[in-house]
Amino acid sequence: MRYVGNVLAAAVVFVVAQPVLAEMPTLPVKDSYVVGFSQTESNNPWRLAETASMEKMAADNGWQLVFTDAAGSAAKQVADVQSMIAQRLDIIVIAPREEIPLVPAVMAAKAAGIPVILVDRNVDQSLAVAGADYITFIGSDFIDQGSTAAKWLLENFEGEGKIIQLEGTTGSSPANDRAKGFVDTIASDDRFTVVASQSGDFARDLGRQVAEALIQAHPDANIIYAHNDEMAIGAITALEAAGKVPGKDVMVISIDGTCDAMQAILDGKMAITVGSSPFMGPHVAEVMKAYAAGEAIAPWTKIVDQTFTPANASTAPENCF
Ligand code: GYE
Repeated sequence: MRYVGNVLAAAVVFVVAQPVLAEMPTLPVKDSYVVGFSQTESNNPWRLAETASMEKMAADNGWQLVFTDAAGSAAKQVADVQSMIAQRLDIIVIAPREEIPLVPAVMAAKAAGIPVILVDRNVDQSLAVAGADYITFIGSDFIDQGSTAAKWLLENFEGEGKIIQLEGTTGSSPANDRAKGFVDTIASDDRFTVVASQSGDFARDLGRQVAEALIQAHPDANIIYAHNDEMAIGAITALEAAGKVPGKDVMVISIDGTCDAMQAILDGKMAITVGSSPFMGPHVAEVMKAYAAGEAIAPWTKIVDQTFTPANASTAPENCF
């Protein structure tokens, strides 16, 4: 093997001042649009409900939807958007998997004169700005979701809480913000400590595996806070496999509002799920029509969510997914 030697010449990166921001691309008023929808993955009920909502929105309006699935890869998602740009679609709707890697895709669409709407997750606002680089971010307040889950604990958990946190996809806006909202809120009550925190990538089986390892390492943990229901359901399976009773030995709290989570609440295995709506379609159509008509669009089209506990879970099945 050849010895490569010392790397003496460290790369020096100069940050060059950006030119004055170009205008945002416009959207003409048309009867029919070709709308791109770049999805991150299709491995959980939340994503499937979001895709179905986008398909229904396009069908309801008589528009064409060009769908791509990045299969859990930010690099593939960037390539998917590049291909939509090459096809000169009217508008591109992106659910950006991670906050930083998808910024170049947003900026490339803007440079090509194609308007972009971000749904469900946002990009890093220091690198691409809603209202200047893309029309708007349509989605929930993830900091608020994390703090709602934490406030519920503060009010309903008795004694000392040792918390295992199952984080969502590393580098995604909901994982960052659901952690922040939660951790900042429990910091006001010294009964609570996060004893372990690890990503389960928002996926059920990875959530189960990570929970299994963390339960073993921290047998005295009595709360699991999962950033989504899929990982929470995985954690319930892990708890049961470890001979613990979810809802009794360990309180499980989560975010999303899936049908499986509703059932887990009704079964007493989960205490609360803070809703996070995947139904983006109607909001996208509304923003598109308003933008094409020249109306001012708020940089954040905020979705207001519902919280589900044993008190109202039974009424939820119509809203769940
Ligand atoms: O909570 C999760 C999904 O980005 C808000 O992503 C969304 C999250 C949702 O995979 O289940």
